[in-house]
Amino acid sequence: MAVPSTNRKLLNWVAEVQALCKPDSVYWCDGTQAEYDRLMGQLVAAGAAIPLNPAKRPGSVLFRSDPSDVARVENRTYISTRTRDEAGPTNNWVDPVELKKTMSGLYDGCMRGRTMYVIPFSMGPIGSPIAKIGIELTDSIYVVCNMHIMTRVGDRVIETLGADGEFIPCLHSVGAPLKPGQKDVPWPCAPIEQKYISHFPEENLIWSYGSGYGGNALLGKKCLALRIASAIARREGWMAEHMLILRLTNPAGRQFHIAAAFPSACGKTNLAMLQPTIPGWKCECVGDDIAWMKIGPDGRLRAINPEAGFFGVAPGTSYKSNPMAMRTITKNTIFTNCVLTDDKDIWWEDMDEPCAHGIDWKGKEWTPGQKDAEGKSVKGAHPNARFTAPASQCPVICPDWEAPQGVPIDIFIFGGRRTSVMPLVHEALNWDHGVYMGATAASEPTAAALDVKSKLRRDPFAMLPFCGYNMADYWAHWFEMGDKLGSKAPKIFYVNWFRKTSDGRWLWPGFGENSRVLKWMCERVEGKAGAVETPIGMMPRPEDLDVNGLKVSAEDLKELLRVDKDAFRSELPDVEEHFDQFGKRVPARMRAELEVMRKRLA
Ligand code: O2Y
Ligand code: MN
Repeated sequence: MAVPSTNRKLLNWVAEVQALCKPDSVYWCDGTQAEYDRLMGQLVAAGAAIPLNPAKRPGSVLFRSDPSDVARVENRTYISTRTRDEAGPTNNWVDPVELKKTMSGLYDGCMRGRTMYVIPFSMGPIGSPIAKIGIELTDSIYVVCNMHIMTRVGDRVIETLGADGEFIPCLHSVGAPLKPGQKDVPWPCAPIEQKYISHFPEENLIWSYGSGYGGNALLGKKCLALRIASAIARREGWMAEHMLILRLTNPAGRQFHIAAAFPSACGKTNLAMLQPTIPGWKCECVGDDIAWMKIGPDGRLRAINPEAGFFGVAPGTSYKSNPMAMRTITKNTIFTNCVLTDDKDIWWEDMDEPCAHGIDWKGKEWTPGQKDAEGKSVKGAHPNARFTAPASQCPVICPDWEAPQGVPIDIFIFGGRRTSVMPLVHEALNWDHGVYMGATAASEPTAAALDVKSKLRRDPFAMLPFCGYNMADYWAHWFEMGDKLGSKAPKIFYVNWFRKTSDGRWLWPGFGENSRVLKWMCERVEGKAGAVETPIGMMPRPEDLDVNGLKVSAEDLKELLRVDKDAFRSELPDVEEHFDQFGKRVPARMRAELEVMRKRLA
């Protein structure tokens, strides 16, 4: 157990929460391996964690969550600012006084029968000028162990905080107090109507109640590093973005750093760990989900990955789709809601590995192809099953992934999942056009949500669920950052890996072949690659892309690079409607971009 801090504000807050939540004891985490092993041992002894076969997956465990607690709960996530307008129309809002009253009622006595863990953590390398310190108070050991992997936890954080350093208070409870003698369940949590994931950006405060899962409970990630950090970044003049960061090195040894924003389920982790198919190019991963970026002394934008691990979606991850992720999770990994195989390893759908039989994520006997009473096939792993693995285990982790000053960003990429209309790649004509591209980024609804009325889902900058203030003000912040960066601003591109033919065939092979598109971007930065101006931006001609060895026909490539002016024009009313929901707060520069786009498409 770590020596408690001398930070008066921290000690007072811990005492205040202790008095409210009434845990049986309080434990200060020191972040050591011994602490992790001891706490994980307790979960194994209690039957909450299942140790995996040490010969196959050393140091790894499997958890099964409660079936009601399997993902982020966006409809229970709140941005609680003094006025509704500050949060904006795309966030759930409750008045902070009212929300705190409701939640204080829930917190009262909620940790009875449990220990309250004090987790001092740093988002970003400890001592980096871009890093921030958070303190999470939680009654979940699962959360403590995940935070050990996902952030930098322990004594060094307390030392860095010192007697009067600033920290972001993050309060979390699973919302399941224990009566004297009551036996705990493997995954304690509260019913959905009692779950609250609340953010108070005006006082840099996070209160989470009722869920033990992922983004709801590991408060350093979406809550701190995106929702609260985006609000801080706006006030302080930097950027907190839902972006992977990668380094691409060309055969001449020149490095390019790319930050890319894609909505969930667009293969962000795969791109972050890309294996280029073009000879001589190397890709290294700095981060797979979040980028914090500040303008450095040289005027360039410098990015750090605030996290220390990957909390990746397991289903679909395979040696074909992401061999580097597969190698990252061979040891010291926490798996949640995967299949347990008969030889005590894990499995999930589209893993491309054999599995004859196992125990599914609900703890039931399971065989592949199994059908339910209605004849529907039963999945073994939950579609949002996860792995939590240290970033340091990634075979292509960038040697500078923990550089305190960050890496200089050359390129921003936005994208979404579109089977039609949006070409493979286009480049913004200037910064303001790039901000328009980010603000209008869209995906088609997934098959499950597809109906006659369903339209595009706009997910501006992939930040829709993660922006801690009014999205229109966030756009204004992007314009301001562009003004500050001037000629040193990264170039902006938009990609779509997901085009299909009318009969449903993929036009682009994706995965490592995406390196061809990234190569074109890097050569645009160098001023070497050709392009043509189109109404939607600069685009490569087929001859501008490196297609050596690529198995895509000339017709398909032409189609991938075609601009369907009519289709783009027909989407403008939807863009206008998207902007209109923010009313007068939409920056005039954004409206102006829409107008020039209208003219270019006329
Ligand atoms: O389902 C959750 O609790 C986590 S969601 C998530 C996790 C890692 C990276 N990105 C995401 C996301 O939804 O963007
Ligand atoms: Mn994400």
